[in-house]
Order: sequence, then structure tokens, then C-alpha cells
Amino acid sequence: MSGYDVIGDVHGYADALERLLGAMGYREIDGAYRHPERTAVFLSDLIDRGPGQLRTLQIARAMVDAGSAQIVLGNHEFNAVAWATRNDVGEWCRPHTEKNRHQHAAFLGAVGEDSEQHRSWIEWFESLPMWLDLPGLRVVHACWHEPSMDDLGSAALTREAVTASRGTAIYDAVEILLKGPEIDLDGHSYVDKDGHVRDRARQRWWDPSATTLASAALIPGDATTESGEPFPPLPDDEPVDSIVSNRAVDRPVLYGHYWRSGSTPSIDNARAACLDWSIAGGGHLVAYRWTGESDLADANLVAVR
Ligand SMILES: [Mn+2]
Repeated sequence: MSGYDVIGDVHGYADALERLLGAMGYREIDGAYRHPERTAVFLSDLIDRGPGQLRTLQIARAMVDAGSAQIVLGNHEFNAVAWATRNDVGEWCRPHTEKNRHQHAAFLGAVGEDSEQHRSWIEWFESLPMWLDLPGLRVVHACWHEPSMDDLGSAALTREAVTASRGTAIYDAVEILLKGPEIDLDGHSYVDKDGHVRDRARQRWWDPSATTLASAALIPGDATTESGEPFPPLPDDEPVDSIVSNRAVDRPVLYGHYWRSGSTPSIDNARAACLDWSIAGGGHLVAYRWTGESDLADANLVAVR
């Protein structure tokens, strides 16, 4: 095998996935897409939202079973496990609220909630690793963070991780790896599009130069102040009390999750690239074709609409 083709968040867009695999030279043989020289890697978030839930899952699982792909767990697959798992006091690990059900509806509708098929996909999700430490390449759904990996002990998803309570080290570790780290806005707060006041923001952990609140906080473009004004820039002289070390390392990291938008997908920097370009929001499904380089390059991105 001569390299890895790492594929961003699919969210049930099976047609786009098949076009992307075809564009990269994968062919379906004996029920699984394969490439004569390369291995695919799924960043997951295979499910929820799009019209091809089962086809997407079948394509990915057949490739993993055939050895033509590897895969890491996404937050949507983790949430699917938590939705279907009761904790030690008998409550659902992911509460069955209307909001959570709505977010999960395409998958539940496709598999049939509580069916044999539903249980078999949950078992498969439970078998997926939370990260892949490949020779020369790091792969994780949202954020590569070694202290969180140390807290978890291994990449395998455990019942302890699924049932962990908010505020525990295990809970925080799963949140950081699968949903990404957040930073405290140090007394600042903004109002999001749903009217919620937020005093924390996602951290631009992939950018080693993001060392101040202004550069490290990912504030949505439609954020406002509490009086409805456009949210002003954060201070550019306040250092970030970051839980995530964003030092540059020599091995690149590929991740998804962040709903990037734009007409031309691009890498973040030589050592980090987000491959989620919002296929479910009318954007692109993106892969990075990695062949051993320590410096990533835009030329190795492949995108389909
Ligand atoms: Mn995600």
C-alpha cells in the first residue's frame, strides 16, 4: 500500500461518496470498493442528515471488512451509541429529547429504531477506534489531544466512556477528541443564532499561531451582542488559557467535524487539514490523498459536490 486517502464527514450522502471513491480510482469488486495501491480512511460522521444512510454505512463497512479502509469514530456515531445505551441507573446516556431525536431522525428512520438492524449498526460503531496513530500521520474526528488519549488509556470505545458523567476526565476526553476543545471567553459572551448566551467558544486548536482570544476563539459569523449588535472582535492581547497544546509537530493531523464552507477546500497549514466541507449543507465531500509527506499541500485535496 502506498498511501492513505482520508475522507471527511459523509452524513448520508452516499452518491457523493461513490463519486469521490470513483474519482480517486476505487472500484467496487466483490461488494467492496478497493484501490490497487491505496487505503481509504473514514473520519466518520457517516450518519444523520442525508438521504443515503444505509448505503453510506454499507459502503464504509464493506471497505473496512475487506481491508480496503480504516475508520475512526465520529461524534454522530458516538451519539448513536449513547442514544441506544442506558447508564448504570437506567437512563439513556444521550437523552431522548425532541432536539436530539430530530438530529438523529434520518438514521433512526433508515434502520428502524430498536430493530435488529439498529442494534447491529450500534455494535459496529462500538467497535470503532477513537483515533488512528498511523506511521507518519495522525487521524481523529475533531481534535488530536494526547492528554485526553492518556486519560482514556486506549483508542477502543469502552462502556465507561459512553456512560461517563459530565465533569469527569473521561467525559471531557471524549468531548475533546470527538467534538473539539472549547475555551473560556474570559468574561466576554456572545449570543448565538438560537438566542443562547455563550461564554465559551470552540478553539482553533489546529493553528499554532492562535495564542490570543481573538485568534483562538471560533466565533460564528452571525453572533451578536446581548443588545443585538454584531459581535465585536475579541481582544488581541489577551493570551488564551488553553487546555489544548497547539504546538507544531512534525506529523500532520487530518480531522473533520468543523463544517468548513467555501468554494475551494484548502488545508489549514502544512501540518493540519480539516476535511469536513459541509456536504450536508450544499458544500463538498473532501478527501486528502496522503503519500508520506510531512508537509500537507492543497494539491492533494479531492472534492466532489
Ligand atoms: Mn462531527
